Amino acid sequence: MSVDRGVKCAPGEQETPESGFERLVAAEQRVEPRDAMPDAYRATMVRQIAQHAHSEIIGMQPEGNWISRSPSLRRKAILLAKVQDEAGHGLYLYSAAETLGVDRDDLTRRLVEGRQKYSSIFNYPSLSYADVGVIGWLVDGAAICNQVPLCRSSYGPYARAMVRICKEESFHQRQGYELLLTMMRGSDAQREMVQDATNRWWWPSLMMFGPPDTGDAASPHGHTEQSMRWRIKRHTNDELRQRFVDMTVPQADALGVTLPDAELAWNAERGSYDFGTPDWDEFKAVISGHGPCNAERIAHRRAALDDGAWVREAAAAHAAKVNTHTLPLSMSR
Ligand code: FAQ
Repeated sequence: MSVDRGVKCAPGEQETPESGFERLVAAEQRVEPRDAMPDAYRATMVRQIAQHAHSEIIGMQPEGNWISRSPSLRRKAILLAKVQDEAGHGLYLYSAAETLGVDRDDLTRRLVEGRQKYSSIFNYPSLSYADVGVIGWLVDGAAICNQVPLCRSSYGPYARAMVRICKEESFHQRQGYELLLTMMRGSDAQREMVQDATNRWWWPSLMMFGPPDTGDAASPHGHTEQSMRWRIKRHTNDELRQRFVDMTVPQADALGVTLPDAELAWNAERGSYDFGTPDWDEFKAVISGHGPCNAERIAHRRAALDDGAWVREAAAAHAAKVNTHTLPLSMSR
């Protein structure tokens, strides 16, 4: 399909699908599903959106673990709503991926067969109710830092899904922080739970931003450079990681918890915090399937897929029946 959103090619220049795509991206216009796009751009978008969708769905598990053991009805209602929001995010994202010509069932198969990734962060266990608060504060906080720039991502359906997702993630972050503030005003045992959860989630939260931009631990086939050229990504992994640290340190101070990094220090020259190096060997192990909970997370997802097969079949049979009965005879199959 030709591109005409006020982005014209130069007089005398011959329009090609490639030049149309390049001009759209350069003009900060959105690429829409029916626009011509390079195969590699399509493949990158499918990879990133599917990985993001899988992360939202697998990400329901660590907190879902605590729904039945919430300390009060109020906390249970909040947690149920949050986990349900993550399911919604997964669904918008699978829909965005489907606009690129892939099928959600196929993506889910690729996930449970280990052929597609999901975020490293969800391979860590949630050991106490303080983890629910810390996941909201740090994990949703990191997700917001990473995802707000994606609202300006070049692929239209992804960028638009991201706007609503970011609004909901902000709310999630606040609920996590509010839970932690409440616990910090409680007993010594509650304060210890918050500190312990912070110690366990801090480094994995920094790893959410992906491998470093440079150095031995950088990915040999990293996507950042190309994705920034295509305006999918707007910042490098290290830039966003730094933004997250700068945002979070004052929040930790206000909360009264210590971030578990002896190298954390304000650098007046840079106007940012210096911080230590995440354990990149651990990160590599986790994303290649060897984290503490990888096997459990996938087994759970696979069981849910198998257990839900009859619901999908029944829904499909019902939809087929309704369509046959409601469409005019000439249109029914
Ligand atoms: N985990 O070259 P890069 C959430 C892989 S949602 C696993 O830097 P890219 C909400 C990467 O895929 C959290 N794998 O790649 C919530 C690539 O793999 P390949 C999810 C990772 O794509 C909160 C290789 O390493 N958010 O938290 C990770 O340019 C609370 C090289 O990496 C998104 O998905 C990782 N952390 O940048 C839910 C956001 N990092 O090709 C429940 C959208 C990298 O070798 C509770 N995605 N890899 O197979 C992005 O922004 C990007 O895809 C990055 C990675 C930044 C994650």
